[in-house]
Amino acid sequence: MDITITASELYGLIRRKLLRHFGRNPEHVRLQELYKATCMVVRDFLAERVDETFNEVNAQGLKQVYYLSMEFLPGTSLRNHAFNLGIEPVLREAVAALGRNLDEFYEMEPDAGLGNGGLGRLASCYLDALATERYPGHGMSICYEYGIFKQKIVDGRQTELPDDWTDLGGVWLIAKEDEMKEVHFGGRLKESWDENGRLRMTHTDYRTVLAVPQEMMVSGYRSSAANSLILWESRSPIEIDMEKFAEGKYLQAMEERYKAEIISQILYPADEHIEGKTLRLQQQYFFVSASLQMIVDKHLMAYGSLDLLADKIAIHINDTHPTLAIPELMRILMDDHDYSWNEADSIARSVISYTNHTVMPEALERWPEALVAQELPRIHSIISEINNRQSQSWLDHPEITEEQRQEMAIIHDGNIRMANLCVETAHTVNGVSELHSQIIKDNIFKGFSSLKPEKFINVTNGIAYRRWLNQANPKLAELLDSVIGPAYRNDARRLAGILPLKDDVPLLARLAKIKRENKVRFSNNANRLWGVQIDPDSLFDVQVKRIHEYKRQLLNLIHIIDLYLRWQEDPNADLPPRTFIFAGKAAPSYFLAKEIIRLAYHLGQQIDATPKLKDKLKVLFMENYAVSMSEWIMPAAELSEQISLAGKEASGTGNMKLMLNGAITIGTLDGANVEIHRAVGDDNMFLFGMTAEEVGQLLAENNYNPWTYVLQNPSIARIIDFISHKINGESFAEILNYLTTGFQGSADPFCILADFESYRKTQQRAGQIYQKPAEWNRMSLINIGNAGIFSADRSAGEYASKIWKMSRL
Ligand code: 26Q
Repeated sequence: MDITITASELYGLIRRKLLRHFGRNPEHVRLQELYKATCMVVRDFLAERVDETFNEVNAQGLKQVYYLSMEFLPGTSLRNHAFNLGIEPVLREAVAALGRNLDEFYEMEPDAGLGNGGLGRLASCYLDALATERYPGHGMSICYEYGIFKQKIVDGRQTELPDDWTDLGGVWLIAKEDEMKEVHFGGRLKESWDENGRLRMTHTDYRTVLAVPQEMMVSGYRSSAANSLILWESRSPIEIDMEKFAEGKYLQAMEERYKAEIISQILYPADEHIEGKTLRLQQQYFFVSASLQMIVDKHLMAYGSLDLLADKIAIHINDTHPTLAIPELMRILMDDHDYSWNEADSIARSVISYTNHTVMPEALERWPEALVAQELPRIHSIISEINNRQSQSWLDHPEITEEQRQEMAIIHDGNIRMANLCVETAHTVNGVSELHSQIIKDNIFKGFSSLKPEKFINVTNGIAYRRWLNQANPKLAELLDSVIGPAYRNDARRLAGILPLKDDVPLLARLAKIKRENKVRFSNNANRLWGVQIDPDSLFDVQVKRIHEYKRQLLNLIHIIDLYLRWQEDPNADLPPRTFIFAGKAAPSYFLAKEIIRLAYHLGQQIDATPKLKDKLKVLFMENYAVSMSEWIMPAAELSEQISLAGKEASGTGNMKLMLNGAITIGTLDGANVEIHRAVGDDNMFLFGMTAEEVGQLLAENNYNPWTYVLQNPSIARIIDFISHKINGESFAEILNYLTTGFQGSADPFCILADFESYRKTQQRAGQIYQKPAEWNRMSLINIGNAGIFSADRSAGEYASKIWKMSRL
């Protein structure tokens, strides 16, 4: 449902907002105020839809889902809302009448970067899809004052700067002060028996932190429904301790306040790696407790009791980070609403579901029991009771082995294993791609899945495809609109409508022209930002994602070294000119990831300084990758690097965005690449490397010895030799060591050299096909036409029907 409004009416609304809110008229106004007033007018439309949706949900008594996630990555909002509400053309006109260009506003908006990468962006894609498909569902997270750090590359080194996004980005937030909650930390537990002979727990001497909800509204594509994302901000109940101040203890006078405020101050910038810091635990409990209180309060207001809770709400846990929602829900039911253990347990088991996003052991969360007992004594007592009852329940199952019992235990070796708590309690557990869902059943949750196989399902990830197609690549969208009609905008599977035209020569030429225009736009942006020159006729080979060993940016880099050496040997080699584009952040404490960035940078510099190669080969490391940057990279990409060691990438979602924009995947059979491969077939994807099964065998037999490959393969030997010398005057001893003997004593766990030859040959084939544009463009079209299954609308629909059992508005 579009908003029906004319440009002049919109113009009037913006003028009025400027005057009433900022006390200004458009003739004397700062650009930022004009921008904010425009956003606030768009926000007003959404507020009405959110309110209508809320009333309708209550009137119909519909079930709602609450999607709990430590991370959301909405990126920018103005263009998205304008597009979803169908007001972009009139808004453009209204802004022009105010003497400005809407694109200027788009560029001004900072990303809301409240997440690290895939997991956070997925959460935002699902909110978009839920609103589009008219499901009532809300996100809940933390209102980080500083989002993911801004990355600057200084002489090849990543440096981190704080991301202060709330000044301009804050226009999308509405504080709901009256819905503030209290969250309690520390203190002591007292047991007592009440008059009914029931054991009661009283929590005393705790520290209170206040939680204020900031609401960010979520629109859906031409949808009458709008949902919300609740972001909790922490505040202190005490402003200054006047007594301490009077004693001259000025810092201590502020201490309590800072301890509370710091909770929502900053996003932890590590992904796929646990940092067991107390503050992180406080963040988790803070947002989970405030969220659960809000969920329960809202339900009570609508229904008068909690007896229907399990019919009317679903709570989803996005990875283990919000696991404390389980004991917190039980605490609220038992301690605040007099439910018995069995009742609370059964409600929790029917409302909670959990998605796993990783299989890597170092990313499986565990918290020291002693820390939880100290910070969250009541939560600790509930978790230990769940753990006790879990071991009791095994008495009925003699078939499970002692080893499996150990593996499934929630509390083990003084640690609380969050994933086991989730799997024990959740009614449904899902992985994020077919392969990943299989791996979690067969490996990390094997014991659980043999006991309750029906608990485990798969929901393959999906993306908010209109953002990366219609909004980010308007030319391609226009072409699709004209060739297959606009129905694909609500039903991504209809993208398949272009497949019968895969041999239509004029259409392929139009597709190629659009790609070239997007490459030119990319080159201009890169030139404006960093002063670099890129040849828009070179092959754009793109690897954009967090920097991580398992994602194997190093495999890509050593292949570039191989190309560099080959080309130097034979400058006339028949290879297409290539631009290798890297972007992504490294966790600030992740040494090796930062070394990979440094290598990419200096390799690029050295190539630039090689006269006979600089027109053929270019390596660009783009700083500060973010959602908004991905929106101009994806449309320009031609080759999509998805080269993780098979079995390690849970799904990947960048792979889907690139495919949708016509890039062809070079990848291993890992994560959702498996499903991309099934969709497009062998001929339309560059598959290489070991399968997950082969990797499993190699590692199980402890058979990966990098030196075998160095000795067998002269190309590898040459690359290793190259890295052992200085590159652009810098040495890379740790990387050399990592590839050959391994890092800190153990061989490279991601077996880069084992997949090298297969990767090299496949890259060569990709280069050859690129030189036959007719073939390449046909493959590109086939990828676009088959990208429909990776729509988040489909994924969200599967969650709604298979997991949350809810219906649409
Ligand atoms: C945990 C504890 C302490 C500090 C940080 C963390 C932490 C933070 C973020 C652990 C993991 C993450 C993020 C994980 C992530 O983004 N996983 C990706 O999820 C995507 C969506 O399902 C998948 O497509 C990717 O394959 C997966 O890597």
